[in-house]
Formats: sequence, C-alpha cells, structure tokens
Amino acid sequence: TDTFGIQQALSKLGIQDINNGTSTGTASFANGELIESYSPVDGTLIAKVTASTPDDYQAVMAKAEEAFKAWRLVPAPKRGEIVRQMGNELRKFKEPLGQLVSYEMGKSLQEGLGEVQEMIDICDFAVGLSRQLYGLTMHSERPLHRMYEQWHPMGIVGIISAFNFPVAVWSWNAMLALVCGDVFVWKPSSKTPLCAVACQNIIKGVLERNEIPEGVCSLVTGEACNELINNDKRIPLISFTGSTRVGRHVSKTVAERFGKTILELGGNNAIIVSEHADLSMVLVGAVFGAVGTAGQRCTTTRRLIIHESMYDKTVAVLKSAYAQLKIGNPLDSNNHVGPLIDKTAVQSFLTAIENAKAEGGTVIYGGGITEGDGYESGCYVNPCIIEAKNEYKVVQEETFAPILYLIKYSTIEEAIELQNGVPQGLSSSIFTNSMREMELFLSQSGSDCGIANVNIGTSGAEIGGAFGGEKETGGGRESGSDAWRAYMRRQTNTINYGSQLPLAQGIRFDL
Ligand code: UN1
Repeated sequence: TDTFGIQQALSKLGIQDINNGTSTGTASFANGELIESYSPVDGTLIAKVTASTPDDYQAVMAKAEEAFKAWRLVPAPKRGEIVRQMGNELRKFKEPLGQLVSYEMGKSLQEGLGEVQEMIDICDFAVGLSRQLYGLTMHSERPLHRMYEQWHPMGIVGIISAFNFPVAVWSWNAMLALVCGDVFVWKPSSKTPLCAVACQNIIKGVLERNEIPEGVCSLVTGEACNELINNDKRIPLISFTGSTRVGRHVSKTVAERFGKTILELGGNNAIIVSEHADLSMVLVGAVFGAVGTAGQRCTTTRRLIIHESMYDKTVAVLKSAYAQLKIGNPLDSNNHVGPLIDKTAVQSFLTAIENAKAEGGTVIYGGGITEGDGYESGCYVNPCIIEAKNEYKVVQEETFAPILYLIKYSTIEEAIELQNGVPQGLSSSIFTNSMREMELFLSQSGSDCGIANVNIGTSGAEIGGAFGGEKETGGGRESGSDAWRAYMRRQTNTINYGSQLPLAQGIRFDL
C-alpha cells in the first residue's frame, strides 16, 4: 500500500536501494558510513545514503577545481541556458520532489510543492540574470583614460544547507552560482540527505546532455565534510544556513583564512498588531506564520506584539483558530500542522515551554506531544501560545518549533523597540491601516530587520527580493535583487589609451 504515492515518488526520483546506500549522484564519491534517513511523518526508514569519506571529499574537490577552469569560460548567457534546462527538469519533477520534501522533512505537501516552485522561479530569475551581470563604468580623473569594473566568477562555492528548506535554499545558491560562472560543492543536512540526492539526480541529465563536466555540480554528504569545507582554501565562498551557534563557528573559521561567507542564521520574527489592524488579515498571517512548517522556518512568526486595545480580541480569535488546527500526516491535505523533524526537536519544544513558565509566562493554548493513532513517530506536537515578556531568556532565543509568544504594548514607538529588542534581525511585520505607523515602521528608526513587511506575515518571502537579515542572523543576502554580487569577484580596470603616463592625485614623478 502506497497511500500517499511515496514509493512511486522515490522511484521517479531514482532513490531505490534502501539497504545498500543510495549513491549521491553527480561528481560523487561515496565510500563512508551509511546515513539513515527516517521520515518524521511515520517513523519509517526511507533509505540510506552513503556518506563521503575525507578521501571522497578530496576527489570531489579535484573534479570541482578542474570543472571550474572550463565552466568559467562558458559565456554567462550560455550558462543561463543550462540553468533554464534545469528549471525545466524541476518542472517535470515538481510533484515527486514536493512529495519527498514533505515526507522526509515533514512540511505539508502544499509547502513541499511551494518549495519546488521557489526552485523553478529562481532558475527563471537566474536565466534572466545571466545577461545582466552588470558592472559600472567610471570617469577617470586622468585624460585619455577609461575606468570600469567587471565581475568575474569566484571559484568553488560551498553550500551548507539546513533540513527545513532542504531543496529551495540550495537552489537559490546553486543557480546564482552557476550563472555567475562558479561551480559548487553542496553539503546538505544529514536529516534530509535524500532530498539532496533527488536534486542531483534531476540535474545530472542536463549536465550529461550538454557535455558539462560533472564537477560543476557536486554533492558531498556526512557531517565530517563541514569542517573540511570550512577550512578549505580552495573554497573562496561558503553559503551557510543554520543556527546562530554553528554560524558563529563557520564565520570565524572561514574569516581566519580570509574566505567569504553568506550567513543565514536564526530569526526571532515578530508581527506588530496595531490598533489600526484588520484582525481577519492578522489571523491568517499570524497563524500560518507561527504553525506553518511546524514553526521550523527561519522566518516563522515567534512573537506577536499586540496593542493593548486589541489584546483580548486577538487572543480570542487566535485561540479559536488554533482549536481548529488539524495536526497529522502532512501529505494529507486536510491537515494544517505536520511533525517536527525529530524527537530532539520535540524535546526542545517541551523545554522551551517549561522555561517560559519558569520565567513567569502563561500558557494560554496547547503545548505537549500529540499521541495516538497516526502519531507513532513521536514527532507531532500541539502548537502553543504563551503570554510572555520580551526580556525572558527563552523569548530572546529561537526555538525551532510552533511556540508563539504574546506581548502587549501601548505606543507604536514601544512596539518597534520590542520588535527590535532581540539579538536576531531576519524578518518583521506590522498589521496596520495607519499610513503614519506603516511609514515609521519602514523608516530608518523602524524595524532593524533584513525583511520588513506591511499587512502580510513574516514568512513566505518571494524569491525576487534579497533574502537575509541583520545582527545574529548573520548579514548575508541570497536569492533575488543583486544578491548575485556575493558570488562574484569585482575587478576595477583602468586603461590608458594616451601616450603619456600621468599619475593620479596630481602627483608628479619626473625621470
Ligand atoms: C528558511 O526558513 O530557511 O520566506 C527560508 C520564507 C521562505 C524561505 C525560508 N521563502 O519563509
């Protein structure tokens, strides 16, 4: 019985051998131990993936170095053509890949499909970008001189991705890197290795058909690879998505060797519910923001900062909305909330609730593990709402689970201060119909986050904008706008087409 079509999806994606270890696809050398991937949906062992040993890693890097020499010479619009074909392959595999994301990671099928849609969209974006890697020209201060800048490929990009967006975040990095003329080595989360294998299988055919060296797109698996990548001088740029704790280590290690990083670390995102808010809109934004992906997005809504005049009404509608949430198998479209990634995450959820209570918080809805039929994996929890104070230690931290903290305010200035009063700076939003409040929130004395929204929630950013945040979120930007610049190196060129050699700054040096 293949109720949700998972076996069929796995076979379409080329993932079959659960006992011997699925091969890791393109440019892969895998001789290490077996990584077992269990589904948080039903606790089933989906398949095993053979991890890369340090020797495998060296072999992959040798291929990547070789491939870069060829790939950087392919004209950028031709690189875009390869990415266009990858986007078409992703269109063909949207359904099974979305199912696998849902089954291996635990997010709803709708969100799994949405994640694949983000991949398709970033491919389209990157194709257009491949003809728009613009540099500026400048006016030289010297006669008969010309100045301009060019953007050159950087080399091998290391992509270390997290379990919560097991495919989309890779594609944001991979597709931009490819049109920029870089090659990449991808180390996915060991909690979702099959999603990575599936992606490699999907794009492999495009490389083969176009006779592109396989080292352009490499995959390595297993936790031992993280440190190898961080310390590898052949990797000028590492894009890391994960916790602030690990991100701090990556940042230091890579900076020590003068490598560059793009860091996408923790968020602690708030929605301000103003007295001028439309409450029916707040409801969808806040509830999807807080319980979507079971609270495991870096953009998840973790705090609601509510005007005192709206507080009781907001609490009442939230409670009745939470009471209607269906928790269960995320492949079943009747359910709103799927499982957490594993039992460790469940433990963090329970501990955070206990800590909030110990600090004086009041649980007004939910909490606890969901047990019984269909919940055998032990990863399902009941989303929780807690009345809290912003300064609680637990509120200042990111707990990757569906816990929503409610905080009261009286003036808009105070609300903005609360919103900014956490170490993280990823996403933020205000629900208001007041033009003054909205503009204040978006002004230089408003939100300090990388993303600031009005009348939509904190999560679900579109790929066209630059994605990332400030402070402990790490400062990186990925995806749209001019995020591509981080994947290239800038070169300033000054050309003298005269027959004299005047020095800049008016300096005379007569020989
Ligand atoms: C993440 O949680 O790591 O804005 C990325 C969003 C998604 C991306 C989240 N587009 O919620």
